[in-house]
Order: sequence, then C-alpha cells, then structure tokens
Amino acid sequence: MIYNQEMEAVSPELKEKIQLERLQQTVNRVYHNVEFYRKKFDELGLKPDNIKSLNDITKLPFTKKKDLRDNYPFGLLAVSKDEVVRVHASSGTSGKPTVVAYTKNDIKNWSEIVARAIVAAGGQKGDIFHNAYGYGLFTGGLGLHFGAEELGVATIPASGGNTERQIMIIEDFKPRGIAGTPSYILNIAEKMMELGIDPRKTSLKYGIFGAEPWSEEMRATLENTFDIKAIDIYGLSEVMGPGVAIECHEAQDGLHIADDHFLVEVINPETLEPVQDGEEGELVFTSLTKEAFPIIRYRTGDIGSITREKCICGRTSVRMSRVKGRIDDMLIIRGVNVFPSEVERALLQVSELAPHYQIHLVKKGPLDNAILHVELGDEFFRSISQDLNHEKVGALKKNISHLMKSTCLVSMDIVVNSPKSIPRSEGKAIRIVDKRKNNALSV
Ligand code: DLL
Repeated sequence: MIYNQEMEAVSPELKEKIQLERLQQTVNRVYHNVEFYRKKFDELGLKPDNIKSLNDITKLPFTKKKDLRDNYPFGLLAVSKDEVVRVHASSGTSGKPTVVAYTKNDIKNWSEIVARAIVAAGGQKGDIFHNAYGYGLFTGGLGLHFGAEELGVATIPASGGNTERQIMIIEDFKPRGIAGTPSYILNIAEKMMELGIDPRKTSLKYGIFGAEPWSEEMRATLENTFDIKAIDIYGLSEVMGPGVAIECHEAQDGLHIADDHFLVEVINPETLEPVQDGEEGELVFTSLTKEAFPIIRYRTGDIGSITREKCICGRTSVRMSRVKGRIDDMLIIRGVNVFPSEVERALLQVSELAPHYQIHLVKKGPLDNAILHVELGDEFFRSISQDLNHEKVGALKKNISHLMKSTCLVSMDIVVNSPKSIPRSEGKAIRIVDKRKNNALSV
C-alpha cells in the first residue's frame, strides 16, 4: 500500500516540475528572510531568479554543521519566532548542540512524511505501534510519534530505556510495529531472552530501525531474532528528522527519499563535484517545503549512493543506499579506510560472538592503535566453561583477526570479552571509543 499515491507514485516529469517550483520558493524564502544565506548569495553574485532549472542547484552555496553552530540558536530561522511551534536539537560531540525549528505547517508535512514511511514499512491504520525512540530534543521520538498518529495507529510513547517495562508493554499491548535504534531493539531482545521470553513469539511483525548505521547482517540478525521485517529509516535533524528516506517492505532495496520535500545530491567530499548515480559519495540535501528552518545543500557527512531506477513497489522517488557511516567516523588504519559498519558486517558472521562490539582507539608508544572489542555469545561461553583463557578463545581471536584482514583489509588487535560486558545502548550505540588525547580518527 502507498499512503499518498498521488505524490509518492507521481510521474518523474511532474515530480521535477513540483521540485523546481518548490526549490525556487525556498531560495526566495532564504534570500529574503535569512541574513546568513543572503550574504552567501551576494558573495557569489547570485540572485534567486538565477535558479531556472533543477540543475542550477549547483550554483547554490553549501551549508555545513558549523554554519548551524555559528548561528546558534536561532540565527538561521526564516520565520519570526511566534510562528515556531517546535524546537529540536542534536547533541554535538562537543560544545553546543545544533538547533532546528518547525512551524505548524512544517509539523504537518513532517507528520505526513513519517506516515508515508510507516506505511512503506508495512504499517497500517489500526496497528498498535511501540515507539522506542527517545522523546525529547532528539527528533526520533516525537518525529515517529506524530507520523504514527497522522496515520491513525495506536502509538505507545515508550521512549528509550527502562527495558523491562518496554518488554512488559510489548507482551501486554501486543504491538504490530516497533521503532527504535537497531542496537537498542537488539538490547530489548537480549533482555527478553534473559527473562525467558522468546522474541520470535511476540506480536511484532515489522520494525523501523535507523538513527545509526547498521548492516545487512544486522538486518538478518534482527529479522531472525524477532521474526519480523526490519526496515531502514534515515533522517537527520538538520534536514527534518526521521523520514527523509525509508525502505519499502515490498523490496527492502534502497531507501525511498521523500523527494517532493528534499532534493538529494551526492558529491565527492573532497572536490565537492557531483558523482554519478550509483557511485558512493557524501549525501547533500536541500529542503523544498520547510518554512521555519529551510536548508540549502546541507552536507550531511553521511556516505551513500543513489539510484533513479524503478522500484517494484510503485513509488517513483529517488532511492538511496544504506548509509555506510559518517565521514567523521571513518577510521584510517595504517592507510586503509574502514567504517564501523563494515567491521559489523564481518563480525556478525562469526557464530561464537554476540552482535555487540566497540572499537577503542588508544596510544601505543608513539603510535595510535585500534583495538576491536568483541563479546562471546552465551552458548559458546558455556561450552568453554566460562574460561577466557581457553584455547578455543585463542583460535577464535586468530580467526577474527584473519577475517578483519580479508574483509576490511585492516589489522586490529582483538580483545575477546565475556557476555554482556560491552555497554548496551538505549539510543544510538557508541561504536568508537577514542581514548587518545587528540580526536583525529586516523591510526
Ligand atoms: O538520527 C533522526 C532519526 C531518528 C533517523 C530516528 C532515523 C530514525 P540526528 O540525531 O540528527 O537525527 O542524527 C542524524 O544519524 O546524519 C546519520 O549519520 C545517522 N543516521 C540516521 N539514520 C540513519 C540510518 C536522527 N538509517 C545522523 N542509517 C545522520 C545510518 C543513520 N545512519
């Protein structure tokens, strides 16, 4: 089923017409209402009238996270404060958060976009829907919540944390759908098993997972653990929040971008030139309908690719690949680039391990070193009489080390831990722990 057939399955020609009109409106809006953009346009000798086709987007300046920080908190608003009905913020790794804002109309559009996303994921009116994304300044909780209400599902605002209570609610309220970060939902499954509850026997049929990078192997783990369809949802607060793109349950093959609201480009992060469809690069988004916080060519820092090929579900949008990770999270280990999600893909194939890991960056003499922390599964741990010095652990370490070399082309020290010793997340998982003084992720 498609929530908004008219728009989601619109012909590419009409879509482009709508996009151009909306792009021109957005460019006018920011030029006249946001000093930051007016200055940037003037520096480039650019007037809103110069945007005559969708290709002219490349004439526009990029926006970066730093621009949001420099204009903290409300410097990039394109409406007066009395039109703002909601504020969200994303916590930066350091310093002040980046703040975003929404008018009533923005919330209406966002809710519809998320309603479309839930339907794409296999949800339908009348469902009970367990929302385990955090409620608060983070866009996950309220973003999914308003979309679910718009669709007409009974929404449980569970938020993140208090896992035993979440399990009681799932057992008693019998939701069909669940949403949360993949790492937290896995955490719920683990707790269920500890309590003697079989996650495959719950009422759940589909899960909407995102807000952090995850792999196809993690999808298989989640689908097998819960006997559900696991659907990838993408978004970021600067562009709107969850729902910028969603996989359809029909194909589970790329995420449909809500491209009547967000125009996507993929660029080479070094040259800033566009790359071909299908080629990997940095995702860049321009909002087309946002009023309070329009954003022009936002450099997400996320690595992915796009395709314009038809999807079997009937939606006609551009699709993006899974996000491999953020450029900032890419490790350069002795000259080889590797994303934590690639490490995850390899590790999840090792049956002796639990699907939890962390990469620690430490100083080793004058050099930096990456240490991969993995965790044994319960069954294997019991089979070696809980002895981490068992010879099978030594052999396992060697195997993992070989696997890292053959699949990720990197050498990492491996530390094998007992079950449940790697910290569990209640929201976004922490995959990289930087124990060095400087923060450059190059080792
Ligand atoms: O994470 C919004 C969101 C909430 C998306 C719930 C999906 C579900 P931020 O906190 O601003 O917003 O973080 C955005 O998270 O730039 C990506 O690096 C990462 N991210 C989000 N979704 C995915 C995904 C929300 N499906 C940042 N796969 C983005 C990989 C993702 N990374």
